[in-house]
Amino acid sequence: MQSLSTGQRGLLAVALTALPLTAALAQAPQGLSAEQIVRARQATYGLSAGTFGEMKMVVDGGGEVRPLVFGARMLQRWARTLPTMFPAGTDIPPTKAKAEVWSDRATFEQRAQAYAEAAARLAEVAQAGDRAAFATQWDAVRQTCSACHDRFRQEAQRPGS
Ligand code: ASC
Repeated sequence: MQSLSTGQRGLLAVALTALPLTAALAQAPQGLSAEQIVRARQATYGLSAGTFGEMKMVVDGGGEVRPLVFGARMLQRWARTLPTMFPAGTDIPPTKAKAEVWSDRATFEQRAQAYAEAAARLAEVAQAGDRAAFATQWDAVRQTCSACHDRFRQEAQRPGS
């Protein structure tokens, strides 16, 4: 320290003080707003519906199911992460989620789990290139979608959406 001027020492002190603060800021990103979370999960549902619907077109058109393995795996990943996209405080427009998502959480998570397991199986039969098994499993996945929507999604949009 002896060789540093007063000004340099001051700068060093500021830098040493700022270091832990900068690290803390880097580790604590700004949270998404509740509305941003709703919009992000809605977009992901939309992408999953698009992927899922296109799979049906491939199957019905007699196409190869092997390339659908990626989409099926992504559906599985979405199903696994889906409940985390419904934190407390995100029961706000434009959500179509019913209050039961938060009041009957165990069932909500079980239904997401059923979706994840069905999508995992869909990926397996896609990997095997088995179109008939894929068609059957596609229906099974759709039933897991319906089972959750029936209990946890409102059909009509809320006002303001
Ligand atoms: C789909 C899709 C859904 C489900 C649901 C099942 O293809 O986009 O949200 O299946 O309609 O009933």
